[in-house]
Amino acid sequence: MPANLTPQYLKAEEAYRRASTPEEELQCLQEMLRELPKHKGTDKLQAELKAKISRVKKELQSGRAGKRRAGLRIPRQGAGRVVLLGGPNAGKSQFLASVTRATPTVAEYPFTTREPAPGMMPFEDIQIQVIDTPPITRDVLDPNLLGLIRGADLVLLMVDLGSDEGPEQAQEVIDRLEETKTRLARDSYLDENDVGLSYTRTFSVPNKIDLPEASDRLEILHEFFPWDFPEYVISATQQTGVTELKEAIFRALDVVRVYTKEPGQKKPDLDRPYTLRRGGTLLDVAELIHKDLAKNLKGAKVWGSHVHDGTMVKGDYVLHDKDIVEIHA
Ligand SMILES: Nc1nc2c(ncn2[C@@H]2O[C@H](COP(=O)(O)OP(=O)(O)OP(=O)(O)O)[C@@H](O)[C@H]2O)c(=O)[nH]1
Ligand SMILES: [Mg+2]
Repeated sequence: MPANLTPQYLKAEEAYRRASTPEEELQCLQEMLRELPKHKGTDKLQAELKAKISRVKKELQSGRAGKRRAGLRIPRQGAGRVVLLGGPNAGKSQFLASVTRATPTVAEYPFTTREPAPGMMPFEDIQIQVIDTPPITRDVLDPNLLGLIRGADLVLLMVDLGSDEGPEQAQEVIDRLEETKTRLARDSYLDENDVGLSYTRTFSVPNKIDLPEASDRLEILHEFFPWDFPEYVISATQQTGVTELKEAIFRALDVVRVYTKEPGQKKPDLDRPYTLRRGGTLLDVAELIHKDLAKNLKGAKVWGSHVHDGTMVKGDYVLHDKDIVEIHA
């Protein structure tokens, strides 16, 4: 029986996936339970939600929340979250080391990385969170990775072109995840007919193209592994293709940058843009700055590509990349 989930429920689940503290998680779960249509088709889900709620409550009461999950609960930071996945030795940690200031261990033996670890990748004037993970194989999948994948804006599936097994090992990652409710796809979405089934947008990233036999293996990959993820071939050590990949990551996040200007000041603050999903409004920016600002918002003057300089707009104005706003409350 289809669950007929409402848009409000899906919104709460989306927020739950992005929650970075137990308090936030609890709030979202309670919202999900409230919004869940109550009928036979959702009995099981109701029970699951109630169980999760009591688990998080216990966690919060006993003060164990932080400890049990230390290292696993990685707070969201920056304009978006990218999770690196792949088989052993694909070069996940090397990629993190190449594009951020993080210093993970990179080594030629497999299973070097034991726990997810984040870094911040600068792109133009913003920062994007990149998370390195332990490898996934047919036999090994750290269940903590599932939450990270579900909450990611984008997954980079790294393929090892330095080994004949590389393409098959990447296929194993896809297959292993197919056995769970957390899967990889061309686009991110929740399956409305199968509660809990979640797809995360994925790029295929064949790595180590600097090596002599890499192009042959790339041909094999194309011939025998016809995934339909967009592909970006790179060398993490030589940085080949990395600029193109970073640009594609930024485009995939689908965010717009907004700069603020104080009333009376001539120049906007161009150093620290606010970022929000494309389609976001002036009210959303006000909320990012301060809850009270959103409450008292009167409107704003906008400078940007889609308006005449200094046009007065209201809270429902949809922002464009690089808009400058002077907010009045
Ligand atoms: N030639 C070449 N070697 C690379 C490249 N990227 C990574 N390597 C090497 O491949 C090996 C594995 O790299 P890691 O970054 O540790 O791989 P990983 O995917 O993090 O491995 P696990 O943590 O075990 O899953 C190391 O010896 C790296 O130096 C590359 O672009 N070119
Ligand atoms: Mg590693």
